[in-house]
Amino acid sequence: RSRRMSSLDEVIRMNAEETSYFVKHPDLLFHAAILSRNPAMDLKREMIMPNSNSDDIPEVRYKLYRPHDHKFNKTQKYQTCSISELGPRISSIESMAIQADMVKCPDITEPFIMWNMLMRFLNDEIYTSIGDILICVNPFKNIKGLYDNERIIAVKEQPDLQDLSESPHVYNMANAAINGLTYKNKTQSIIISGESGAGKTEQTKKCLHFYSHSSSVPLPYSKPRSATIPDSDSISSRILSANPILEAFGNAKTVRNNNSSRFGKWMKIRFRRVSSEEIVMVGCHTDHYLLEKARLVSHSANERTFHIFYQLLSGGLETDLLNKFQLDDKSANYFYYLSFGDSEVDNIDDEAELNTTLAAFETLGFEPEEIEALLASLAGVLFLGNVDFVETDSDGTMAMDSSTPDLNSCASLLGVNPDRLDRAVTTKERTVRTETIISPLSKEQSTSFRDALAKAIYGAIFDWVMMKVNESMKVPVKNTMVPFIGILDIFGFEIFEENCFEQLCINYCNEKLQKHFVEQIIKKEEAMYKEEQVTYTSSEIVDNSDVLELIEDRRIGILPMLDEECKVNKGSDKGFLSKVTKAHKNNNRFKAGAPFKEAEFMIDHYAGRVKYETTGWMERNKDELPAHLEAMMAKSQNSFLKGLFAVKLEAKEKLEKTKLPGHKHALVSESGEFIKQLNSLADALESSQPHFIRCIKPNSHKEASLIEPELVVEQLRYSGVLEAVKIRKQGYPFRPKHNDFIQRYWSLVPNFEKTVGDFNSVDDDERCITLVTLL
Ligand code: AD9
Ligand code: MG
Repeated sequence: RSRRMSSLDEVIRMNAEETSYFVKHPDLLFHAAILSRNPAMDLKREMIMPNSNSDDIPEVRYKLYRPHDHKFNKTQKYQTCSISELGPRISSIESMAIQADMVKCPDITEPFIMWNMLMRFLNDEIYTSIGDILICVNPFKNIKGLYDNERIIAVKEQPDLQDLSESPHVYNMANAAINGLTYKNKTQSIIISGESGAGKTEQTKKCLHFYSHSSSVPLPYSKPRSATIPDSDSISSRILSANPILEAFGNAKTVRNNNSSRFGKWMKIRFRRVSSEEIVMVGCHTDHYLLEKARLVSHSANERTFHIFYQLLSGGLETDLLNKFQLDDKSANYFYYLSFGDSEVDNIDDEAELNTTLAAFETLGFEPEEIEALLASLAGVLFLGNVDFVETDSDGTMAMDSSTPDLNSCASLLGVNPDRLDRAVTTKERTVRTETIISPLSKEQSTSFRDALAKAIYGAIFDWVMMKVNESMKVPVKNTMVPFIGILDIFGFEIFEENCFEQLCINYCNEKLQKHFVEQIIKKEEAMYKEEQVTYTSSEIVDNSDVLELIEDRRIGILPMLDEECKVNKGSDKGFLSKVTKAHKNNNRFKAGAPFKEAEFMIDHYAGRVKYETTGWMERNKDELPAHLEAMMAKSQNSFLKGLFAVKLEAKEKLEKTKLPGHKHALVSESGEFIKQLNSLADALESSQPHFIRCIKPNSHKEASLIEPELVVEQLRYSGVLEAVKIRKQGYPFRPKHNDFIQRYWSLVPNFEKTVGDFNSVDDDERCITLVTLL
């Protein structure tokens, strides 16, 4: 992993020799000591030898196991670290109690924070808080009772359980958001972040589970609900059913996560006010960001494309449908688009998932004909991937290979004439005035047209599914509507062996969120301390504004420069990289040229260094389907697909009519759209009351009960968690506004008004002091 070298890495790399390593770096020694002292754990030390022809020194790595969980035969090469070697600092640890809220830790040094969190984790307490920030370490296993409905009831009914810092849990956080909405009438946001596989989507699901189930839990002492309240059970089941559909179409197995979200989502849950103390859930709208369509036409070994394709081929579909879709005797290996990597994944039962997806379609009110047309179109996409091209003439003219029956299957499922499809994919059509000029394409170009068509069809299907899901939970805007609770679940920070355009967009999005976290938690906090004259030591968190500028600056940002290159007549990926390199040659967050390969550059992100490979970026950014292919699909005999493409074409033609003569319309690019979307998301987050969940990935093997301390400490550092603990500890964690405090608690004091006098005559500070003394 080419992460930025943390000091911990440095220690590990520099000092393969145990003794010098311990003497020089007491903090690391402390980590090791703490970890290995716990009888429930086993610290393993691994020495990784460099290649025989390399100058690198050996690397030492530590891994933490619970002995009863792990298979010893797997780790025989590790040697247990001896406790006697572990230095004098150890004794102090015994007097320290483990804290649910890290702000209460007596020692806020990095090793102690880490120890505190890990001790909880190994006790199956995966949540820890820092004041009102929730930390969650992915357990990679189901923990009994952790998400029971009884807990939801308990959180709703027992005020003692609602304090996040006393009993950190995602349900408490979800409840805090609902309280914020109920009592302050302010939009709330739950912002979930963490690297790929850290558990963001699981936490999102738990929030939705809470809202769905808590809608049916009456408030303590509340009156019976009136009969006019909308059918919240049906909204609840719809919200829960939306998720399997979105995951089937938008998630896939990657090397980092078997159920990785390949799109970002911002779910706005709508409520209706029933009384001053109660709101009920009435609907939900999801905005989605940047589906990684490129995964459809190629992906790495050990990965898969979107789950829905494997569900389709899992054998769970009725035989007559399989016959109709011409899939009866086909498995995933038959299809080129599914042949790059794995077809099966541990812990994912595609057949069972298919049944869940189909049941969810039903719950959300998809019509049976729509479902059939949708699945037929997906099968058409798979067959499209199988058509190859053959040279038909000595001049290099191409045609789709009609020797396989796949061309006909594809054409019939997509509802187009096979000859028309053949011509559309192997030739380029341009209309000049009234004349259509047709020119032949090479094999490579034809393949790229075929893939562009497949991606466009899948993208249109995904948008349609999203639209249907939203429609099924739509709420008419009424006066009684209160602001919403937004839950943000994006694709986590990613570093792969090879990183492309999509990874840059994903990592850019994570940079944006990191900036929001730093501003809300650290910068605002520091500003408040200054204003309130609380003495504090300023934070050491790295400001990532420079990385954001490097990526999004209108003039010289990497993504806007890519857009510019796409507009230039002879623009190329090479030209783009050379212009970016020139513009940022003195930027220490950017590097290109040796030792990187010709088409590569590197960005020093907040979460590590990532090397990007720029081949094909222009094409990916333009994401354009040639007009004649679009027109062909808009006339498809498959009325479902025809509808999807006709709408797009209509919108385009409308736009074309508004164009001034001689003017080109601005390029609508993937990155341009994404920057716009992210900026508007940032505005929405800015004006909401934030609730942060920071997910931590305990190991890179997706294994239960395995901790790789260096991986964890690295995430705590770069995510700003450690700085957040430090800064929060310096101030006062509970801090409502005086007036809010009075509004919330005055009713607890009998005759409050009489005691304090006229509401308007005494200022808030004084009334607050009186209230606190009387409470
Ligand atoms: V990505 O950025 O979309 O690639 P996420 O969303 O952060 O990533 P996800 O929620 O999908 O990660 O979690 C990865 C896997 O970890 C899940 O599929 C579960 O198998 C496992 N997981 C995560 N959280 C929990 C949990 N609270 N309990 C049990 C969990 N298992
Ligand atoms: Mg996810």
